[in-house]
Amino acid sequence: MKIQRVEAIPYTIPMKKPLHFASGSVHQIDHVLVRLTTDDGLVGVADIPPRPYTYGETQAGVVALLETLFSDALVGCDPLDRGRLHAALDRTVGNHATKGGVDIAIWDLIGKSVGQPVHRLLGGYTDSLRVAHMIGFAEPAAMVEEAQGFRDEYGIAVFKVKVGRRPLSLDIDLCFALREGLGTDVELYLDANRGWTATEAVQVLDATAGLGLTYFEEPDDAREILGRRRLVQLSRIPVVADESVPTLGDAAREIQTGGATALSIKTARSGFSESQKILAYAEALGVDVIMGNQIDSQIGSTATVTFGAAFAHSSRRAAELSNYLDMADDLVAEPLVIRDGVIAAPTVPGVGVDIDPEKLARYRTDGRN
Ligand code: MUC
Ligand code: MG
Repeated sequence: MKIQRVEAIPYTIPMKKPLHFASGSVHQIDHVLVRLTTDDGLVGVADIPPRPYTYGETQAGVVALLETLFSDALVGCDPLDRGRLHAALDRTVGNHATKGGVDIAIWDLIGKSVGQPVHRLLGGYTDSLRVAHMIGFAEPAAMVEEAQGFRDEYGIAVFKVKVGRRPLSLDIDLCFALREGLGTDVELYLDANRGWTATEAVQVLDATAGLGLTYFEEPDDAREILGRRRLVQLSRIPVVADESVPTLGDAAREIQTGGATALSIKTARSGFSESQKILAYAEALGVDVIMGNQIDSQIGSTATVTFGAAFAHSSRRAAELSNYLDMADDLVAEPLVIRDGVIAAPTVPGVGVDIDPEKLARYRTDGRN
């Protein structure tokens, strides 16, 4: 089996409701579908969500990289030789989402070539994951209403709340409003996307200490190392590294040097291969893991379930799987189902998505077919 063709298909889908957070806003999905075709006719797919404000990748840049350096590295290679393929891709630095997508597409080929769900090839630990929903900036009353709606409609009882605004009182008032509006049987954790300074983050921790918040994700910029370490030492709840840890090396640096006490793993930026290394590292150290969401489509969320449900350590807590619900449409032939707050792991060969050709033709922006 040899990879014969690498396609990078840019597509755009509007959001039903824009998502606002401290480091940026998403009004429409400008993603890239990567499609790898082998000489025996298998097709591996994955979704690549570029996040310029987080990692610097853009839709046009992802397409260019896939069509040039990455095509050169992939065409003619056997997808089973993942180690060799990654060594070739890693000759280009950064570009985490592009590499993550290629890795997932390679796994999709491997699963299809042996007729097995990748979820089982990776580990097959459990058949579903609990869902955590991420709520973007809005007025507190609207955020409470949104969470209530997701709880009533989908049975979701875990919410990641976007914070990191100035003035701080906005975020603090919001935490109180959510706890009062949702009661104590709902889990709430915060993600500030580096919006505060370390000092401000400590003020928020102090002000919200009685609210039972469970995690504190990227409260400040992890590169401001002394402030971050002071914050980690003062925090009674785990400080989660997210955008500061796209690779195993980054994760090890932040944990070993006291920059964080928990890790977000996103298959959108570390695929399955690098994610598996990060997960094993976290498990060995007793560091909590949250399966995160890079504002993923249903293609991306399916990949997260495939991986997250494959291992005990990644399935302990609710995974961020539901932000595709903010999108007006998707490319998948069969929609994901959230019932009683859980999503089932795929049982079909490969990663578990089928692309609807009509939707792809409607939303692709390269004018090709
Ligand atoms: C998150 O957890 O930070 C926002 C930007 C990004 O890259 O991911 C999202 C969610
Ligand atoms: Mg985050």
